[in-house]
Amino acid sequence: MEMHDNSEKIQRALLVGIDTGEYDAENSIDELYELVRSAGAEPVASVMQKREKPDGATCIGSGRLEEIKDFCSQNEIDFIVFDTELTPTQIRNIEAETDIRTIDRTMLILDIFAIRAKTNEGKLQVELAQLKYLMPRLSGKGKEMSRLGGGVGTRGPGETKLETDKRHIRRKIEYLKEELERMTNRREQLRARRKKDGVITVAIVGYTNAGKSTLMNTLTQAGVLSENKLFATLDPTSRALKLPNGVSVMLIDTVGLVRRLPHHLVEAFKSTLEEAALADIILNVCDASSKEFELHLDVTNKLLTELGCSDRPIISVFNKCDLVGNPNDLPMGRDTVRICAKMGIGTEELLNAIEKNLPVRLMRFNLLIPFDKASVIATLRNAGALQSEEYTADGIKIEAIVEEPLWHLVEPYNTIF
Ligand SMILES: Nc1nc2c(ncn2[C@@H]2O[C@H](COP(=O)(O)OP(=O)(O)OP(=O)(O)O)[C@@H](O)[C@H]2O)c(=O)[nH]1
Ligand SMILES: [Mg+2]
Repeated sequence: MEMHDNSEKIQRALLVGIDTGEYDAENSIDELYELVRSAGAEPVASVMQKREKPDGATCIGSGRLEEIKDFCSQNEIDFIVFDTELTPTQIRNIEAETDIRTIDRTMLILDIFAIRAKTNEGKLQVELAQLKYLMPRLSGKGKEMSRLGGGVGTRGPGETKLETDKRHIRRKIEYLKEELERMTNRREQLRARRKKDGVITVAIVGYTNAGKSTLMNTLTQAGVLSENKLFATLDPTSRALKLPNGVSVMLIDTVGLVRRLPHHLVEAFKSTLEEAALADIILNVCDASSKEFELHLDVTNKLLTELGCSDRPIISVFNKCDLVGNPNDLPMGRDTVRICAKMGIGTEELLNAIEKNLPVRLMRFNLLIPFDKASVIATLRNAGALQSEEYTADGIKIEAIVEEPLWHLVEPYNTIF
């Protein structure tokens, strides 16, 4: 089976959820609709069954499975996607019963990650996560193997087809791990250098589709991909941003979070999330027009705490305020700002909030230093604060970004040119 046979026709999906009361199954399946669309397929319908727990053999009850089989053949369904994780045995049983290719929520999310991964590191991470997840789900029997040959849930990064030969997979997994380790080392070196150079980092985190990349674009005109599909961003993208006070920070866009993010994925995207975890300031962006924005903020905050970010300043950013009936009703706290990233409204307040939370208080000064006080310039130069100097008849004109402890030194020469 070739990838191309599948990619030309839009695949039709039937969604299946089971409601055990463990999580909000209705909201979760709504999200699954979005995920299927993000994968470029068409969600045709969904089936929900209330059960105490999933059936060991087929997840859903056998009566329901019979109905699903009929529905699939009458509605030209290409694949079934379960809104939960399926065991290898369950997948095999369901496929045997329905004769329709079946994937689970995790495979679907991995598939979207695969299509969206842009950098080499991102691609390797996705492929590794995919192979690790798929490995036990390959029975080694011819039929299942060929089923895996294409379609949503089994596409590798880029245009590649995922490896389905178990022996090759093992070797590939080893290779991917080594490559990733090398990349992680390089990233760490980069991070260490930034730290040494005193680069201040600001990470944009939040639920998927909150408008993180849009905000990044608005703030930096970076041209980062932004789309109304889940998971538009899979790789950390960094851009320099100059704050109104003259301080430059490194703005980092991150991968969007999702409820019930499978654990394998948190693992796979650790390096991206680590980048956020190590930032000096964190912007927790949410879509304030979503009914669930408070839940989204909570999911993100919880993850940030898990990653050890509790000591870092976190600014809550209510985005898409243009779609909110009454933005004044939003629960505003001390470090909360309301914006509309798309139209660039409220960015001034946001930049102010970032300035207020800078790790070291910095201030831009325009100075006129008399020739006999040149030692002040030497001090500023040693502190790395000097931006420009110009000799004039009246003295030396200096532009400097100065840390708070040195303010008293320069204040006598402060001037406005
Ligand atoms: N109405 C409105 N739409 C917005 C605003 N900001 C972003 N959007 C839209 O929301 C959608 C998602 O925006 P993105 O910037 O891609 O979201 P993201 O958080 O980067 O998403 P992921 O990368 O998937 O995590 C796009 O269609 C944007 O145009 C806003 O302030 N108002
Ligand atoms: Mg994005």
